[in-house]
Amino acid sequence: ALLSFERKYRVRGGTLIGGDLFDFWVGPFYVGFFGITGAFFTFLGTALIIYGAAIGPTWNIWQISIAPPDISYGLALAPLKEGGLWQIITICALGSFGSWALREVEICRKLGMGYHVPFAFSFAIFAYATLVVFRPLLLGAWGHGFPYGIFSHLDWVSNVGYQYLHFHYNPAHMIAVTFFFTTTLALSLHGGLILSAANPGESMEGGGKQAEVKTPEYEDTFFRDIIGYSIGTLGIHRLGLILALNAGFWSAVCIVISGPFWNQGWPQWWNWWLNLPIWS
Ligand code: BCL
Ligand code: UQ1
Repeated sequence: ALLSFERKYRVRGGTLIGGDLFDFWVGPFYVGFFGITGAFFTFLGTALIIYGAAIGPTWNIWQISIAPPDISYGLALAPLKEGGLWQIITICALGSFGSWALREVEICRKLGMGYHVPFAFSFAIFAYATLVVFRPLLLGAWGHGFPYGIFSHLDWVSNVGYQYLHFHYNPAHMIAVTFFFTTTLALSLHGGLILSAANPGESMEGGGKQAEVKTPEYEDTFFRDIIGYSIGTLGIHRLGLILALNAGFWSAVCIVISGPFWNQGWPQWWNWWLNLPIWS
C-alpha cells in the first residue's frame, strides 16, 4: 500500500532517458530506465558469479573466487574460463553501479533535490573502477585487477601491499586511512550529539520526569564549552561528506600510483625527505 505521504512525492518526469516509458514504481521502488538496466546487469553479473562458482573447485563461500585473466593476456579478451568471466562480471558491476547512480539522479530530479547522494556514490564507483579498470589499463594487463572472492581479494590486497614492501609508507594511503578514521570520529560525535539532545534523560527537577528534547543551541553550546568552537548543524554534514569523499578519493589515488607511478618499495619513496640538503 502507498504510505500517506508517498502520493505527494510520486511525481511524473525528471527522467534522463526513456521519457514516460519507464517512469513508474514497483511497490516502493522507483524503476526508470536505469532500474531496468540496473536489474539486467545485476542479475547477469550475479548469474555469472554463480556459474563461475559452479565450474570452480569449491562451494565453500569463503573460498569461491573468480580471478582476472593471467597477466600474459595483456589487455585482450580472455576465454570465459580463463578470466573472461571476470571481464564480463566487471562490465556488469560497472553497469550496475552506474545504473544505480543514474537512478539516484532521476529520483533527485523528481524530488527537486540536489545531486549530493549520487555525487557521493560516484566516488565509491571511481575507487572500484580505479582498481579494476584504470590501474590495469595503466599497467597493461587486466590481470592486475583483484579477484572476486572473499578470502581471495584479501590475499590480493596483502600481496599487492607487500609487493611495495610496506604499504603504510604510501603517502596517499596514509591520507586515505586518516580520512577514514576521521570520518568515523565525526560520525560518532554527530550521532552521539544528536541522540544526547533527542534523548536527554530525566529532567533536572528529578522525580522521574523526562526532560524535553533539547534545541540545536544546546548542541552548539556543548561544543563551544568543550573546544571553544561549533561547526554548526549544517556544517557537520558538510564536514562529514567532505571527509568521506576524501577517504574514497585518496584510496583510489594510493592504489593507482602503486605501479604506474612508483614501482619501488614505498619506504624508499621517503628518500626525497632523507636526502633534503638540510641534513643529508
Ligand atoms: Mg590498506 C586499500 C585502509 C593496511 C595494502 N587500504 C585500502 C583502502 C583503505 C585502506 C584506505 C581501502 C578502502 C577503499 O578503497 O575504499 N589499509 C587500510 C588500513 C590499514 C591498512 C586502515 C591498517 O593497517 C589499519 N593496506 C594495509 C597493509 C597493506 C595494505 C599495510 C597490506 C599488507 N591497502 C592495501 C592495498 C590496497 C589498500 C593494496 C588497495 O587497493 C585499497 C585501495 O585503496 O583501493 C582503492 C574505496 C571503496 C570501494 C572500492 C568500494 C566500492 C563499492 C562499490 C562502488 C559498490 C559495491 C556495491 C555492493 C557490491 C552491493 C552490495 C549489496 C548489498 C546487498 C547491500
Ligand atoms: C558541531 O559543532 C555541531 O554543530 C552543532 C554538530 O551538529 C549537530 C555536530 O554534530 C558536531 C559533531 C559538532 C562538532 C564538530 C566540530 C568539527 C567542532
